[in-house]
Amino acid sequence: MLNSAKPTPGVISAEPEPIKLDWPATALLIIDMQRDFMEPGGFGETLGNDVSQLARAVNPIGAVLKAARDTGMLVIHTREGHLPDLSDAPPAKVERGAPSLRIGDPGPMGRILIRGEAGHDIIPELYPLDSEVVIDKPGKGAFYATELTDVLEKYGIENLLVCGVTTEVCVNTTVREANDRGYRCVVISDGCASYFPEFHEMGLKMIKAQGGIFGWVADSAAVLEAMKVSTT
Ligand code: TIU
Repeated sequence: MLNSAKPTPGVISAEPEPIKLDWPATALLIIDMQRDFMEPGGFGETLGNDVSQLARAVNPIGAVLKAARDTGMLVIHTREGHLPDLSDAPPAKVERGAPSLRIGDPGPMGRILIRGEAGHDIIPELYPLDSEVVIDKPGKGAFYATELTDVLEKYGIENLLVCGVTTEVCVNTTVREANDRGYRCVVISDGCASYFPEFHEMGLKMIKAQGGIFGWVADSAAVLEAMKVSTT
């Protein structure tokens, strides 16, 4: 746990300070745990990244996902990707840099970052249940050009447990979007990962600095501990 003090039942030992959440108003938001980012041959690797850096987030997310399912918490998965005709992919995104394959090009897991392709799907270990919400997003943030706001309002959600990949890109963008919309975000530190470990560390620091300028940060053990006693 991040804090050495014994946790108060139902309170997440988070930084910069402990936080108690109203559990029925809390959802688990899992960002982009897709093969395109996690496995060789996908979008992440085309950008020149070592995708093995992200594997460490899978088990902590799996543990919180199991607890969320056991307690009936709303679970939302997101996927970054584009329509097959690329009509939702800005040229500024498609054309930038010198990737080994561009968005839409055929790769070993199908067309890179295209909805419906094998690479776009969520990894088997964290695969959504039919009852869970899956949000397809064209951008880094989960609110931009998606129905996420409607889903959160429909379920009366005020707080988000946020995890996924990558820490400084889609997780941070989404947390910033959520914070501006009034949601309390608790980011699960070991449930996030980056291709750049130093960006992971700084990405978490940016969230919890200045009294929690974007939100709170807690590890999965602290979240699980609080969920155990707080969901009744
Ligand atoms: N490249 C990178 O670090 N991330 C992304 O492009 N998308 C997400 O973070 N999901």
